[in-house]
Amino acid sequence: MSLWGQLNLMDPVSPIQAEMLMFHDHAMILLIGIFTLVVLLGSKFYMNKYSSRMMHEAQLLEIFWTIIPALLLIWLALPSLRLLYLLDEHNNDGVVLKATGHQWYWSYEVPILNMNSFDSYMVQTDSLNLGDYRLLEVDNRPMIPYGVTTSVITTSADVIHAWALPSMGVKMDSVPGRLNSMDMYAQLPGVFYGQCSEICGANHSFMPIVIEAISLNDFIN
Ligand SMILES: [Cu+2]
Repeated sequence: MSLWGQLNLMDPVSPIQAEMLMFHDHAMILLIGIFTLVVLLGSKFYMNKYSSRMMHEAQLLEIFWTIIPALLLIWLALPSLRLLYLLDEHNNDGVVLKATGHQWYWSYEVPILNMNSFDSYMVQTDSLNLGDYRLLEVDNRPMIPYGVTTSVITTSADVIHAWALPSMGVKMDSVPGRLNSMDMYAQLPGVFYGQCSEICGANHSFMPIVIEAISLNDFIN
């Protein structure tokens, strides 16, 4: 499900999640660089016996050790802001998936298909089939088309939940009385797993999210 380099993040299936992984790697470059520098300098200071107590007013040095970290912070902030605004982008193709959080299951509506809302409960461990993921399978999976943008709108019928699908870069609070929305775009067909991501009560851990991405033709039929 994941590579060592991704530090247990799920494989991306949407462009936005691929961008997030790139940003993760980008931030890690800076983090590892700073960590290495601090460890090296720290051990060097610890091991030598030189004293710098006679060094005063080192203006040039102060200019550099202020400007260089400032530039590094900008180098970190700009891609982060870009990603933040990309996440807020909406370009909906008309497919909407409405996810309503309940204690403790999700119910879904797909307005474009004109079907009734349905509930999506976790499959209990003793009812799992061979190869199923424990605590992650549900009895009714909502389907979305791949290659098309789907808007997820989410709300809650009781307490705050959060609808999250890591491989598509989606995590959105489900708040009673509010509709929050986020776009997701599956580049590939497949089955994708997520979990409620807001501590919502005793069975918080047992209301997983499963999405099946299928072709647009199959979706319409
Ligand atoms: Cu929940």
